[in-house]
Amino acid sequence: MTIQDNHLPTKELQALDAAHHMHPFTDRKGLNEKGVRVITRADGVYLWDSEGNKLLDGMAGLWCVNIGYGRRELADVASRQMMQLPYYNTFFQTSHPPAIMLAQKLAELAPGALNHVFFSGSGSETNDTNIRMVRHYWASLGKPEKKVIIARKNGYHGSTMAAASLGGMAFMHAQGGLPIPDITHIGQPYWYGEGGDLSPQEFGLQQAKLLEQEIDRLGEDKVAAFIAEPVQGAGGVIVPPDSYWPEIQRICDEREILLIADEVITGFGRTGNWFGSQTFNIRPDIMTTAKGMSSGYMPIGASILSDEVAGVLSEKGGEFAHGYTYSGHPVSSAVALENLRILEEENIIKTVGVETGPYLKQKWQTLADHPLVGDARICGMMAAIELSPDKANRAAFAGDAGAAGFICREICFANGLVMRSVGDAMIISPPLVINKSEIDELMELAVKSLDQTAKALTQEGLLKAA
Ligand code: PXG
Repeated sequence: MTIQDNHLPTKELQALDAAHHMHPFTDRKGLNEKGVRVITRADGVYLWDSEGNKLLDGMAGLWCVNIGYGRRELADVASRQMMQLPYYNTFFQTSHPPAIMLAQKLAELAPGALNHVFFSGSGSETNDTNIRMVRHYWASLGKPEKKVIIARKNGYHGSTMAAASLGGMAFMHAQGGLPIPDITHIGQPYWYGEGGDLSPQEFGLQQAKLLEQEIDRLGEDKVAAFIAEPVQGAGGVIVPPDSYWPEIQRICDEREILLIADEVITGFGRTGNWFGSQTFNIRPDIMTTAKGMSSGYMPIGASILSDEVAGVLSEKGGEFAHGYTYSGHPVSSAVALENLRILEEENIIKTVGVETGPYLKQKWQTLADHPLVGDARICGMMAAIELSPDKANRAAFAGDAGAAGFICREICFANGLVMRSVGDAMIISPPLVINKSEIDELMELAVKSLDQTAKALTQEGLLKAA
């Protein structure tokens, strides 16, 4: 019997899950009444659930399985590394080959002067590290008062106390007493939802200038850094207008603050280049990375620092009193290295950039012609559509925000497609290895699901503008 078949019947698994398993970002009561969906195996771009249903995974897990499921090379590397050295730490003046080789490889792949790597176990931990690190950086330069970090509303940077504080999700701040002190939030470059009568380019420029205004409001001598995702992921695949990043970069160049690009989603090929910073011509001082570094096969994250930042910390910072048991975990590091080798040697990112990305883009943009779709946007292998009851006016639905998106998501699942909803936007972020015929299949399932969603919304009287 193979592992995938060796499980209890679905009903029993659901009952045990309801009894003992508390899920992230889940209303437990609602879930337990309905019964959880149990995923049991995966291969390529497909998942199978415990009932044998096959699903096309339009989300690459949680934006992370960049090389697709089922790559034996990664399993073999993990197995060999576990026998050789399953664990050792990187504290107390020790190191090990996997962490050393991965740090070197990341320094080679990361653009510009980003040559120094601090490991963690996740994106959230990496952003916690970043907060402490940038504050320690300025303190080391004799400016301990430079500690405010400017972030953005509707940004997502993780779930720990500090990372969720950087994030600009009001519903997260509402639980647990967030944000922590000395973090502020400016508006986002979300033209479809907030651009009003401005053109996308005008709006992008206006939203970028908010950074300059916020620095002036706080005083430049109080600001440590600005953090942003090159393309917002969890916030709804918000691709900024072309005018946005050049203006942000200008402000960061002119002002004495550090720029942190949170590349947890956009890193490792998602936008068609190794990093989103390359796609948008951003020159960060620090990059946050995780997810695609190991294609999600093992947990790992890293801050990648510029020569300048690492130089100050090394020369003037003394001991940085920070680190995780699993910083540079040998098995995670070895698996990440193998994942990067595959991404590189199989030209997976180049293929996204010049072939499958443009192919998906051309198809995805046709969704804007669908009567239910107010906007279709895409960057590499991350894309969104906005559902709207009145697309000409970019109108929101009259009923509860997110109700239409939720209905569409359930219909997609029933049709064998994992497409997420963020409010009433539908988003995809498929494995980077998705090929053209799988893209065709994804598009067919998406259109079919949209047609059924339009029908369901009409029947339930929800197709009304706010
Ligand atoms: N930064 C960004 C940009 C992310 O997208 C994190 C940091 C935190 O990473 P960890 O590894 O701590 O989860 C993320 C994570 C969603 C969703 O619903 C997105 C993420 C995580 C969970 C759910 O889209 N992104």
